[in-house]
This record gives sequence, structure tokens and C-alpha cells, in this order.
Amino acid sequence: MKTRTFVASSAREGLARIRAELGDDAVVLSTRPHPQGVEILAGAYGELAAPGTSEAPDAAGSRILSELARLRGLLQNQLAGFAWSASRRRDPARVAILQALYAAGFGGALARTLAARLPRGSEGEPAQRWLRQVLIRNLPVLPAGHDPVARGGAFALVGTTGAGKTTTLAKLAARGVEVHGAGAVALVAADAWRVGAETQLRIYADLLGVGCFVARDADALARLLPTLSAHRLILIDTAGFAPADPRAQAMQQLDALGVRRVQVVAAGQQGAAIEQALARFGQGAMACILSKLDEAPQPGAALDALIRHRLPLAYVTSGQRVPEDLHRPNAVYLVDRALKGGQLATPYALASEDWALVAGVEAERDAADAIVAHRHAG
Ligand SMILES: Nc1nc2c(ncn2[C@@H]2O[C@H](COP(=O)(O)OP(=O)(O)O)[C@@H](O)[C@H]2O)c(=O)[nH]1
Ligand SMILES: [Mg+2]
Repeated sequence: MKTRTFVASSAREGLARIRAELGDDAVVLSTRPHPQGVEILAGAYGELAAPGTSEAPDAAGSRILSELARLRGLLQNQLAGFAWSASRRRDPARVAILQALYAAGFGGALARTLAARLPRGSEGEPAQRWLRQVLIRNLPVLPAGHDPVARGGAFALVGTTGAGKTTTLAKLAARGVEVHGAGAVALVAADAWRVGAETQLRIYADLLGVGCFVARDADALARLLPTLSAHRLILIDTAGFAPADPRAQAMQQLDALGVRRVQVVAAGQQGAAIEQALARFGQGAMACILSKLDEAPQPGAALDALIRHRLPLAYVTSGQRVPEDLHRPNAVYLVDRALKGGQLATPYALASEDWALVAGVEAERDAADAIVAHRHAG
């Protein structure tokens, strides 16, 4: 590894120059006092990570490598710390926006994008009002009259296991009966995997007085659908899969049959789980139904996903009762619910001393202190 010596008036300035000249992943090898301030020996990490020799590193070599990796992490932490404390001083309103969004379960990607767009000079209460308005405007909601029940057609409810597909389908069917009459609604059980799935659907069909059909696979569904053309609303219950299950890809076969997919997403899930489910089932879906809102103290992650994926919300469900607990989405209500979720006092809430960690730092300690301390310890 080529090393270079930097002389600077302070460690902070030196680190900034190292970063500018050697890149974000530069490693600091040593520091010592200098008549002009501090002298720092540093190298570019990339050269280290791609050694020109295929020899296995000996014990001393690997010790140096791990020490360098530790120093690299320390440097990154310190630089992130500077950025965090500097931006908090420079732009407290922007940081408050980030905090409000993180606390409510929104992800970093959307939080950073929104915080960067906060109009200059707006802070405090007006900044929070701006945030609320932006979220409301950007939450995609399917216009009334475009929802599956009003529009009619063949719709498959897709999503992970237990998301609420079958229950939601029964609620939609009940609405369909109200709008179009029982003779115009058909239910199709395409969930051939779960024991009792078909029975569950048949019970709802009998209660509503609508037809119930079974299609074991895509071919059977292709044969069945033309026979149902007299029905205004065809609701297809599919098997729930874990997003990683290869069978989840069979969802795309529905598109070829002219069936529109509506993804059911349980509102209380972790952001990562929602993201994975949307990637598997949601691509090409016409809309989303947010289920189990009653069990979601922090629906922020779910709203985040809908906003980023521009997946319009057709309905929300807020309980197990069929058909009562199905509602048209109200963006104002949902955004207020989500932001309020950020104020809940739980062991998962971030306390003020945690915020620096979010930025990837330990604290606002001076970089030189930390680096010198590590050198003495090592
Ligand atoms: N609390 C609550 N429970 C729901 C809601 N929707 C469905 N459930 C329950 O969640 C469980 C799984 O629902 P189900 O429709 O079978 O999910 P599926 O596997 O996706 O078909 C059942 O116990 C439902 O009663 C909802 O909006 N709120
Ligand atoms: Mg089901």
C-alpha cells in the first residue's frame, strides 16, 4: 500500500483532506503532533483490499489487516459524526424532519429525500406541517370508482401468508354483492397448498350466496375464467408464500390470463419484509390493500413502501369482521396515524443519545483523541 503524510492544523482538517484526496475508505495509519498542528500517515484502502500477490497473509499480515479495518471503521464513524453534528448545527429543521420520519418507521431513503426538499427557512411547526402535507400528497390512493369492486373484472389477491388475503377477499365480495348483486360475483379458490383454504372460502361464499369455484393451477384457472364471463366481479384467492419461495413467481402467470393482481400487505410489518414482499408479488400489481391497520402501531414503513413504489392503495382493513372492517383509504388519516406512531414510547424508540448512532457515530468526540487513544491501546 502506498502511504502519504498529511500535515494539517487540526485532525479534523487533516481527515477532511485525506478523505478528499484518498477517498471515503482511506485508512489512517498513525498520527503525531507536528509544529504546524498534526501529522497524519494515511493510505488508500482500495490498494490494500486488492493485494498484488495471491499468497495467504501470515499471522502478522492479517493482524495488520484487521487493525487497518478497525481504523477504517473508526475514521468513517468520525467523519459521519462530523457530518451529523455539523448538519444539526447548520440545519436543525432538516434534522428534525429526519428524526420524525425515522421515529415513525419510515426508511432512510425516503427520509433523506424529503429532508433535502424541505423549503429553506422553514422550521419548527411549519416544517412539520410541510412534512405532513408532502406525505399526504405523495401517498398514492386509488381514486374512488377505480377500485376493484366498482370497476369489476377478475382480481387475484396476492401476498405473504397470513397477510389477510382470504378475509379481505370475503369483505370485497360482500361489497360486490351490495353493488352488483350476488349473481354477479364469483369467488375462486386458487390456494391449492393450504389445508382448508378452499373450505374457508366456500363458507364465505355460502354466507354471501355467491358462486365458489376451484382452480388448482394456472392451467385450470385459464380454463375456468372464460366460463365465468357472465360475472361482473371475480375474486381469486391465491396461496400465500414466503417472498423467497420460488412459487411466488407463479403470480406473474396471472397477468397472462388478464387477471389483475391486488397485493395485500399487513400494515404492521417491518420495512424489510414489506420491501421483499412487494418485490416478489407487487411488481405489476394494480393496487395494494393495507391490512391489519388495527394491529399496526407504526404503519410508517408500509406507507413508505407505497410512496416509493407508487403502488396505489385501494382499501385498508382494520379488523377481522366481515364485511365491516374494510374501508376506502384516507391519506390524511393514514399519514397522521403514521406520524403519531413515531411518538410512541416503546423500548424501540430512539432516545436523544441514540441519534448520533443513527448517523453511524459513537459520539461527537474529537477525532484526534480517538485515533491517538486507539494507537496507544493497539
Ligand atoms: N386484526 C386483524 N386481523 C385480520 C385482519 N384481516 C385479517 N385478519 C386475520 O388474520 C388472520 C389471517 O387472515 P387470512 O385472511 O386467513 O390470511 P391469508 O393467509 O392471507 O389468507 C385471520 O385470523 C384473520 O381473521 C385485519 O384487518 N385485522
Ligand atoms: Mg388464505
